[in-house]
Amino acid sequence: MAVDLLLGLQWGDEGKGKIVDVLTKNYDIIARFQGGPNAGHTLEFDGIKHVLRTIPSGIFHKGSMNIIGNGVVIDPVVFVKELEALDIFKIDYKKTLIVSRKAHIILPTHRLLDAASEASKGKAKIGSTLKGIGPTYMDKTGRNGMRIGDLEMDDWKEKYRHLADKHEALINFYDVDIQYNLDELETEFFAAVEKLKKLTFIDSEDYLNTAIADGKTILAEGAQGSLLDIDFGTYPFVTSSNTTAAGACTGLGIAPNKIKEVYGIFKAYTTRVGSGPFPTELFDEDGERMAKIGNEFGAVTGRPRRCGWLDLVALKYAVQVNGVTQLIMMKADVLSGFPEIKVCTAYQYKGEKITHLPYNIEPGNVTPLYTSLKGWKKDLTQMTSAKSLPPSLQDYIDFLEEELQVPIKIVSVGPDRTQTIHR
Ligand code: 2SA
Ligand code: MG
Repeated sequence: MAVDLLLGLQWGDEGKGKIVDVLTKNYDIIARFQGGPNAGHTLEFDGIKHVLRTIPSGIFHKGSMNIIGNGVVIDPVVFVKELEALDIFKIDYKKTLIVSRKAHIILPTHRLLDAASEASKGKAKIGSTLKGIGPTYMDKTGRNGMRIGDLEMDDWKEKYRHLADKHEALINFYDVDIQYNLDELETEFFAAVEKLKKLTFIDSEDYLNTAIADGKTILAEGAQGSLLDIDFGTYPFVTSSNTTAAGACTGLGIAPNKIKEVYGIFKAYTTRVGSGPFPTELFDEDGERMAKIGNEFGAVTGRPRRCGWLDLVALKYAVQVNGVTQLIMMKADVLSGFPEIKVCTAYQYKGEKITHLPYNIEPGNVTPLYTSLKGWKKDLTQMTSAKSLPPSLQDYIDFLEEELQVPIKIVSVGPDRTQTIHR
């Protein structure tokens, strides 16, 4: 068995990019299996911050192969910008980055459709990153999409035209005010496609299964978080792919019995960007403090993230749905200085105390019930060993491990590669 998974257990932005980067040295191949440029995986080392969108986070390690799986949606325009950012650092990706022929392509009109759909929803909008993710996956499941492999066919531009024309009709149907110049967008798109075509396109399921048979080790890198999963997240305020463990099987063509470790990554508190329910959200000074110290702004859109205490009801659900075998706790350093740390251990729901995530967690439906733990004062950011962690943080970790019944193997105490404590 050679495949391990790394997944976000909350609403995204748990710090997956950093951890994949830390773990990459253990793997021959890093593979993205879902999502697209709505992701923003931040990696920090040698004093430089890199943000990856579609490209797997192993790209900075010499010797690891990076695969963009069939479950991913690719915007050539964003993708080429990502490549250009790598060029600046002389990262030679030509041999280490390969793309599945079955991955779907985000057209400029998919982005426009995303904007039109959101505008038409008014206050009920999803809070999409507007990268065209939803409309592209709709075309995939609607069996209308364009795939990377199509770019190798002679008639791909006709296929493109047919789909883009249909999208334009749909945009008009929405009857919202969206300003755009399609000619300009298409010029940019076609130029980007030509650059994208310089990369190697493969039948990634065959590549990966052959690699497994050859004894290679693979890390599947999730994007967004489990509570944004199209099936198990807070629907409809979710993204349009399966962000949970099963998504790695469909998004890479790997069988479930090939998966070994499932690393579940969570923040020591909770954040959410975009709309949708968030039971433990704080609207007070504590929430503001988390946002400020944690620098809680979207890596892609710069949007401020909503902050709140850790929600163990939701976290247990994510651990269950994903079959998490090892936990990784991020941003423990941000909680330093809070005199008391709260953890939601149950919800008040229809006059009852419940410990599972119900169908509807809209405000008013559930009230979080908290357990209080003692805070710690010490700055953690320079700490390098588990032994040096303050006793109150140790108690917090013990409490979470007891509740979740899964060991917390890594505690991250800052954004840099080096600020990572293994337990
Ligand atoms: P979309 O763009 O249509 O998939 O958005 C649907 C919902 O999913 C949420 N979503 C995210 N939430 C957190 N982080 C994400 N990625 C970027 C990052 C976000 C950013 O990693 O920093 O820069 O703002 C991400 N992508 C999608 C989104 O907020 C909607 O609620
Ligand atoms: Mg992010």
